[in-house]
Amino acid sequence: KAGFSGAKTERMFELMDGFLKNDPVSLQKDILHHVEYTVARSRFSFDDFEAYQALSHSVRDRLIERWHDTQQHFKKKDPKRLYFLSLEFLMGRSLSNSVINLGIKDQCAEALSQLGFEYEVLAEQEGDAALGNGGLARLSACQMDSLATLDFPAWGYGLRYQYGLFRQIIIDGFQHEQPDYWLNFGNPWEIERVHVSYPVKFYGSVKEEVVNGKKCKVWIPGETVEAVAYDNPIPGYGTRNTINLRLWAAKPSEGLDIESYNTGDYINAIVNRQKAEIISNVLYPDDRSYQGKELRLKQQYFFVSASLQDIVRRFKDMHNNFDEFPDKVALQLNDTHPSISVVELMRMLLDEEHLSWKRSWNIVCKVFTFTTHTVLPEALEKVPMDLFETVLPRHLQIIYDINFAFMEELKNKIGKDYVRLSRMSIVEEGAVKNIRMANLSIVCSHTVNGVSRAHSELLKTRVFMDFYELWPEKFQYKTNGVTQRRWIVVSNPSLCALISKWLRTESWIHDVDLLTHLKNHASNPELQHEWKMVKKINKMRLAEYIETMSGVKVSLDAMFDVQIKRIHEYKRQFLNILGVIHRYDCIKNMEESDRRKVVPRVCIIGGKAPPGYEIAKKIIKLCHAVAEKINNDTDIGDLLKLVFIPDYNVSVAELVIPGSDLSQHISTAGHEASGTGSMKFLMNGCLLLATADGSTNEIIEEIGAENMFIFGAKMNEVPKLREKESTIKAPLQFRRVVRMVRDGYFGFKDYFKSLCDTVENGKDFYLLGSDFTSYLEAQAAADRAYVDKEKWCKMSVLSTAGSGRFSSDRTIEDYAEKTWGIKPCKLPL
Ligand code: CJB
Repeated sequence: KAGFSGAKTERMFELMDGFLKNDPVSLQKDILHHVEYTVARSRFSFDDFEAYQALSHSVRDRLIERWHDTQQHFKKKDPKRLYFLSLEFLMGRSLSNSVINLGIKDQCAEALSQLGFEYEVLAEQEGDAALGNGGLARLSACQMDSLATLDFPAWGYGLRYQYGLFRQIIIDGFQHEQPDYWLNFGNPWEIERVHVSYPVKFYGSVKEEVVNGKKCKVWIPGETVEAVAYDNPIPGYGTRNTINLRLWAAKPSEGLDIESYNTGDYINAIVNRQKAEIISNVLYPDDRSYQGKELRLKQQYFFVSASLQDIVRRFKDMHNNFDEFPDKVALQLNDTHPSISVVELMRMLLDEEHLSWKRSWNIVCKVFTFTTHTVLPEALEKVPMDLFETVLPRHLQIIYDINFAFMEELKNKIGKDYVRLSRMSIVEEGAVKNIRMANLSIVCSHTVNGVSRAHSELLKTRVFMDFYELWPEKFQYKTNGVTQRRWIVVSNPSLCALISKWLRTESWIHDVDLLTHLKNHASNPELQHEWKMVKKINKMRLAEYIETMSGVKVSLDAMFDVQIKRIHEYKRQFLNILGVIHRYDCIKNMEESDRRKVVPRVCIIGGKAPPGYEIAKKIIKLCHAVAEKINNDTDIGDLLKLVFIPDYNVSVAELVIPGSDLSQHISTAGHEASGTGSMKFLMNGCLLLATADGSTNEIIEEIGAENMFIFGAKMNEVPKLREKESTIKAPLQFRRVVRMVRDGYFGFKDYFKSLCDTVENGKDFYLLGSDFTSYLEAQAAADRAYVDKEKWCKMSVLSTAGSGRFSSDRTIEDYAEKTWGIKPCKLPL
């Protein structure tokens, strides 16, 4: 190993020869060792949770070995590295994913069973790491898995929040939020690096000084906080490569506040220092509106500053000429959240490395790439200028300079079109001046990516039209994908075994296009029989879970129809509930002979509403109120059930998705940038009922509209429909179901009034009324298809067979080649 030589090295090799072994007996020894010495319980008496802890530490040891070797290898080869900067990562559980990627699940299960424990039970002991809100954050996690599996020299950087996304509890049908103090029972998956820490500065003022005969800006901070690294190894599948997710925690800085200590106010001086930790305390639970909060800006700058100091230090270990920086470093901005990093890198090059403006700008423009995940204007972050000036005074000066140069360049190109100039400016003028973080990111990045083809069209023609006209070559798109390791292999082991059996190989786990060969067997009765069995097993698991969580018993013969995602008006869970009310109303008014033809349904809804989002919370309450009525109506029985799954998170998704027959992705066209939940359902052979929004357009190309249930206005029709909306009467069926809610048929009449107002009286912005008829038609088509079991099963097989394009492996390969310019750097076996 590097750094040692001679007798000392030999002795080390003698003491630790080779890698940890993965046979069940070696694993057992390691588990008992950790029970005794890490968990500090007697190996003769320990419970499931302690066994989980010991198993996790045994697995972690194996990850650390690979991690060391991978980092050593990257250092030796010195390839261009990708640094993925994201304020959110939804990692979920680590044990189940790690044992799959390391290829030691069966050995662990055997080792445990001889010790009297069950692997599945222990895996359930782990809580979720929920350091993110929704799609964007889970995408980061899937992409980390693909980066590791494809051997790319990459690191993730983020924040180690002490409180992850709130836990949702439901009391009387209302959402309540509880803190998720996820570190309470320790976290075996992270390694604290006390020696890897950097000071991060805030507030203060900027002075001008002369250094080596040159005028320089010097930032005198008003507060300094220490960022301490926590490393989370991310193992690849079928490779020894294990990359790093480095999360930063805020700690009080070592620097003494002499003033306070001298006044004798010792206690207060310490309490004030301790306040530094607040920065990494809590994740913001609303993923689309930030309202210029100081703490949010501090979080963003904190993780960006620490990450860039770390990245520059690593670069300087090997290089002394900053012009080589873009050949060695790619910096990916995951949405605008880390976009202050373009300014921070400028500041470091100018003020600390003393490079000229021109040289620094040249470097910055070659390293950053930006991916935007939204089309909603309110999700485009803005920071009030006076806040910026207070928290990051030097950065504001640099932003002015960047903007000045940009505006001059733009004037040369487009002339004095002041309306357009002001639209494109990084600084938004007005009563309150703001910094537009998206504009900043676009100006400073060499590539701007959308997350689906449809999203990219919207970016070019609407959201960032001005920029597209200026720099068409900057704009690309990479349709999102999800990792089949987590979403089939880990979460649906029975389907995984079935696929490997019929394809006669496990290679699809890293070459997912092979799934397409399932098409050849889609009508094979033997495969169909096995396929249905797998679905049944998964439905049984889900039914048990539903009963435990909500007390509702559901029939396995019913179609399980699922909508799980964040609650938002544009995602239209309200449309789904109104559809359920319509179904209920129809059944109630049916003749007995017609009732016998009804396809039984279990409608399942789950998701969290941002704590301050009133209407979203009312949608959750409505779901419960309707469920209460329907589920207790003995006249309805098993024909219809409605259940709300509380506290939706990654591990709940792992249970729900494999057990679903139908899933709904029903956003108003033009609002969902991509959508990734649909891809997970698709991989699990679940049929989609969807609008032609986001990535669904591309799913239709792969699966064929005949194998899905597509409905609703198209993207280009939505603006026109909106214009006409106030003059057109919604269909009778729609008015009837809204009236039922409004009139208090499900109780809480006053409470639901404002919710009903969002879809009536010409205010139906998300077009629930105008899409209602085609929504019901799509639902009826799903019912008809479900009756024909062979046909349904074939559609289900074809869904999985066509899901290959939606693997994050494809997305990441595309990014690596067309955006980041990085190549694999595989650790030799
Ligand atoms: N998205 O989850 C978030 N949070 C945001 O703040 C903005 C967007 C979602 O990102 C996903 C990953 O790209 C998309 O699939 C999804 O459409 C988008 O809403």
